[in-house]
Amino acid sequence: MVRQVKILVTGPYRAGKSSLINSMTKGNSFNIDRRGTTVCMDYGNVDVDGVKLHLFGTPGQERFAVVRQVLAEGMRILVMVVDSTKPDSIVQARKILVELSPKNVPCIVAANKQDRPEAMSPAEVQKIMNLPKVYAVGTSAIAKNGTHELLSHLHKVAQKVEPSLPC
Ligand SMILES: Nc1nc2c(ncn2[C@@H]2O[C@H](COP(=O)(O)OP(=O)(O)OP(=O)(O)O)[C@@H](O)[C@H]2O)c(=O)[nH]1
Ligand SMILES: [Mg+2]
Repeated sequence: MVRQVKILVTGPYRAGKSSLINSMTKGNSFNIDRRGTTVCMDYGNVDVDGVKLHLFGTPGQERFAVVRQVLAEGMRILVMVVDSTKPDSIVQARKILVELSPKNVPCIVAANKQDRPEAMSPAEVQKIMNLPKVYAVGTSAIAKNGTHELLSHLHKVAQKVEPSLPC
């Protein structure tokens, strides 16, 4: 039977969560949005070597904290997407981590917008977030860079976590 794993893709407002899910699923994701900002969720899935990764994207605005809590239910891996060009995005990311307090859930940081010249490196983002043991990968959802590395890391971690029920 195919191994199924629920992944929460969360992070601050306009960090690039929806764009990243879109890129990871090669355009096969949907987004419930209003005027370009997610107001409910994103969803897409991708098969990587026999593992089905179900990507649930959250809204980023602070006022949607409750929606994030609901979508986090049953997550097996958390991907924190940050806008690497904005230090404030990292501050907001920390707040969201506190809010979700993912106990026993592996986290991955996607330092997005690496195509921008002012972007901080994944190592800098990881340092500011004070998450030395967390895997951090640089991505550009627009240039479609880093998504392969992110997917292969997710595949690796997905084999170690408890599988989800079929979604
Ligand atoms: N340069 C650049 N722009 C990006 C990248 N990823 C996303 N964007 C842009 O950033 C803006 C926000 O992208 P979204 O994917 O909607 O971000 P989000 O985190 O889903 O936003 P919310 O759902 O509103 O929190 C859009 O204008 C995107 O085109 C990236 O890797 N590089
Ligand atoms: Mg979005």
